[in-house]
Amino acid sequence: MAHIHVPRPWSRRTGALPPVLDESAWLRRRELVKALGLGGLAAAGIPLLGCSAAADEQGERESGGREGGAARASAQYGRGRWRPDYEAAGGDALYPAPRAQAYGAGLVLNPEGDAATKNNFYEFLPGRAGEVYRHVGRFEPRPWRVEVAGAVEEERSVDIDEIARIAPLEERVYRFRCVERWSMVVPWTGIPMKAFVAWCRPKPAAKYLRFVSFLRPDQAPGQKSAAHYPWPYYEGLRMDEATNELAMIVTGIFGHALPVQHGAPIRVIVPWKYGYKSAKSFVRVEFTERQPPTFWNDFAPKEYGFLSNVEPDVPHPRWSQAQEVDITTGERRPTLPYNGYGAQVGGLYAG
Ligand SMILES: Nc1nc2c(c(=O)[nH]1)N[C@H]1C(S)=C(S)[C@@H](COP(=O)(O)O)O[C@H]1N2
Ligand SMILES: [Mo]
Repeated sequence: MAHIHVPRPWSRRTGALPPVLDESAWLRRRELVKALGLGGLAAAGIPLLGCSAAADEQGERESGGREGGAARASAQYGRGRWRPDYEAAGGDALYPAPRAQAYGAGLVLNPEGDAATKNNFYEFLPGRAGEVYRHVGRFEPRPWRVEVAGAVEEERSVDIDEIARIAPLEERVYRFRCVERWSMVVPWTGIPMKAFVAWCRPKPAAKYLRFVSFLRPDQAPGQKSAAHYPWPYYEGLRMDEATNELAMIVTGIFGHALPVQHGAPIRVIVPWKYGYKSAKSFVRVEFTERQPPTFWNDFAPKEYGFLSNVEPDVPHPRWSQAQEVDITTGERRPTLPYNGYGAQVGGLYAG
């Protein structure tokens, strides 16, 4: 299937790099908060770096775009702020799902409010990771159907409730690593992608899966303001990757439905790859015989490949990948090969 080709003014003509994946502003702010010891003030609701309740409201109405409330918003976890107001895929009664103890041993969760206030979702906040949650107010995660298409025995359109019941929902604690280096540990709720793939009944010729996200410029401001991106977002996996035990189709986080900023109501999670491989809010899954094009590879082919496994020794052209940065503490730690999942996935890339 052809994807929309958009001229890219930053590439050949200007030689300029696309304005993507800049974490420096966020890191600087984090350092400042730490240096000034403002964490407690923020928790007490004292406006931080220009943020006030009014600014929050304003941001949610799309008129602001001001930064600064992450720490304070984070402190509101526990008061239900990140519980979405739509029915989770499969029904709220299925959440929280039982935790699969085989994953996450020894990992410490990042606070929910930190994960929910620093997101990468260019449909809502193009050009950088940040406070996506301020820009999601118009998005409607229900009703939601997913087209299953391409090299399958039968093409069909399926409701997310049906997908969430293909296999028992389970919760898995995974490490998550963005290519920009920020990292976190969170509990995802979903089903093994392997079960989903089997349910789709791919033809033997199918070698890849392609995920396509929504296209709703009226609900996602970035799809209007950043028209130079090749919307909708699209990503892909090899079939052997999609059927690896770690790959998940995810409908929840922290025991409830996904907040919009995390990819409501349904997304991909492949924890050994950089975050951009995990397409959010997908509406179409296509089985293909050839390797499908991907959003970031089309946008900046020299910077983002297809496999995109977490590899500490393979630097991004503009920065080292040797370390990762904790979203909560700003602590730098060594990047682990395959993001710590070499035992499960190393074999996929051995030959
Ligand atoms: N549709 C869509 N999916 C996406 C993105 C995006 O911009 N659009 N960003 C990706 C990137 S770069 C990362 S790091 C993760 C972030 O997931 P999180 O915000 O839930 O932590 O989502 C990925 N999936
Ligand atoms: Mo990312």
